[in-house]
Amino acid sequence: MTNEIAYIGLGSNLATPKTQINTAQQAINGLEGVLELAFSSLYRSTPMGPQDQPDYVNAVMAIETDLSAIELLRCLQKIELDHGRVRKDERWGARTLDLDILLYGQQMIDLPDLIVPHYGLAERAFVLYPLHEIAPELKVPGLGGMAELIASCPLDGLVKLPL
Ligand code: ROI
Repeated sequence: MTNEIAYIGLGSNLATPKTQINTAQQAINGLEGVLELAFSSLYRSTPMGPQDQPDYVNAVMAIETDLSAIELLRCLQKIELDHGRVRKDERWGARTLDLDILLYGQQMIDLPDLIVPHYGLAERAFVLYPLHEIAPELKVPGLGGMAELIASCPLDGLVKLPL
């Protein structure tokens, strides 16, 4: 059994986003073969993509898991569906719940369904800042250390929400 530490990005901008993030955290915690290691603060972020949609709530979770990356992806997709996620044609539209595998150990994965590290990681403040909060020493394969990544990513309106 090989255990990996994986990082999951959580985002929601519909149907009481904070509740979506909290119940998603519980659902991920409830997966067999998954142990929560850390959970960031919740952050409010302005939408990336079309601007005619509500602000997002974003967070990052660290887990230890013996699921393969693809098994983990399938479990996360099921949780998205359980939260009423409806895939629409519009690219980058509003969503009740988005769960992305940001990192899976130090592995670089390039499959039709899954690219890890997540392609948007370096440009997305709503991913980088919560990730930095829980894993300041992390090295991202192909991209470097968190301090350098943060230094070249403006906050972009990101606000840490009070507890
Ligand atoms: N914008 C923000 N701020 N947060 C997200 O989680 C997010 N997720 C997305 C798109 C539509 C790209 N924009 C986002 O998938």
